[in-house]
Parts: sequence; structure tokens; C-alpha cells
Amino acid sequence: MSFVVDHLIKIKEEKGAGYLVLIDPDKQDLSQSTDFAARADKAGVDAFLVGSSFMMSDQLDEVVKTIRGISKLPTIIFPGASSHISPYADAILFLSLISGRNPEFLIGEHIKAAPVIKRHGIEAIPTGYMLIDGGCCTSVQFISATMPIPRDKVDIAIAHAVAAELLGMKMVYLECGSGAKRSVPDEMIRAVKSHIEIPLIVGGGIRKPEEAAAKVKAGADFIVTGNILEKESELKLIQEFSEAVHNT
Ligand code: 1GP
Repeated sequence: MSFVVDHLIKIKEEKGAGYLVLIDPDKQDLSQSTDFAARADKAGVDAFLVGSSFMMSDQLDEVVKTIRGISKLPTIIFPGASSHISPYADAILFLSLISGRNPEFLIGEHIKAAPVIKRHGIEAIPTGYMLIDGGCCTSVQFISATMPIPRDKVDIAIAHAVAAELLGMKMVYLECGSGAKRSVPDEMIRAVKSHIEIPLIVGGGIRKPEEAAAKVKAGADFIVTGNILEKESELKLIQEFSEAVHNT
């Protein structure tokens, strides 16, 4: 069962690249999520990621249900921990933090989540999640207690991504962390992409549509933005991001 992965791959083939927006239930309440989802749907976004490092709000189910009530686009959980599961989601990124050496985030959280995911019949998308230095200590770095891959260590990034592919993962996610000062270097994206066949997601610290376009040009198959669109004043950028990702 891989409806969502197949759908994402189709988007990549048809549009050249896909644009995913992150909704963090800790930062966007239900009414903000409602407005945001409607706007994203209209702007031509390809899927919703829903997740948070903490999930203090206890609103995961409600946010997922709200999005699904508004949009037919896939709603995918982007979990920070094994408890971040919603039976209402279409899929979950089954992330293994392969850039780190913390067993909890390599396999520990997974064995806690797996029976629940299976019971609810949620599509799991095995994803090699790689933290790249974004110029500051982000929540994912702090919470996972892992060291990010240095920005200039392209060979290390390639080796990790290839290992993810050989391990049978369906996607690789190059992540600088939400709110990172700097996004994943284009050079690293280019190098990693030239060594793998599986789709490449890039996110963390992307603040401008032209920055997103440059990452697509470098080889990103999917671009994720979160923070930048949480500000009401910047929400208008969603259309520009969508066009930049799709028209590069
Ligand atoms: C974080 O890649 C996502 O996991 C999005 O990052 O919030 O910095 O856009 P931003």
C-alpha cells in the first residue's frame, strides 16, 4: 500500500517538483490551520505535513481532521516522537534519523510507533532523515541530541543518502531544522541527488521563493516550508513558493 508515495512521485513527474507545507499544531491553532489549509489548497500546494518537535497542544487529531475537511490533498504526519500519530492522516513519514547515532531516533521510537501505525492502517513512508548544519542549534538537533552533518561535508551526506537507499527507504529528507538560519546548501543537494534514485525532500530555513527554486534546480524533488508562512504578513508568499517550485 503506497498510495501517497505513488501520488507524490506522480506530482514530481508531472510538475517537475512538489511543494509541501508544514502545519505545526503547537504554533497554529484550529482556526489558523483552517485558514492556512484553504489558502494552501488554492495556491496549488501538493500535500500537507503536520508535525512538531513537542506536540504540547494535544491538537494533532483535530488539526488533521480540519485539514482533511477542507482539502483533498494528502495529509502526512511529520512526527517528532512515536506518540505523534493520528488515525485520520493519509500517511506518516517513518523517519529514521540516519545522520545521528542516537538509537532512539534510529529505531527506538519506531518500534513504539509501528504497532499503532499498523493497527490504524496508516501508510508509512520509510524516510532517511538527515540533519544538516543550519548555522544554529535547532529543536530537532537539541531534542534528538545528535550532531548535524557539517555543511561542507558533502561526501558524508552522499554516503548517508546512499545507505538510506540501499536500506530500502523510499525517500531521503535533507533537513536543516525548522527555523534554521541557513538552508541546505545547493551544492550538497546537487551531489546527493546525483547519487540516489529515490526522491529527495529538502527543508529547514527556506525563506524565499527564489531560494526554493534554486534548490529544485539543484535536484530537490520536494520542498518543505514551515516557519515563514506562520507569519500572517508572509502568508501571501505561499502562491509565490508554489509557482517557484513548480515552474523551475
Ligand atoms: C522543518 O523542514 C521543515 O522540519 C520546515 O522548516 O520551518 O524552517 O521552514 P522551516
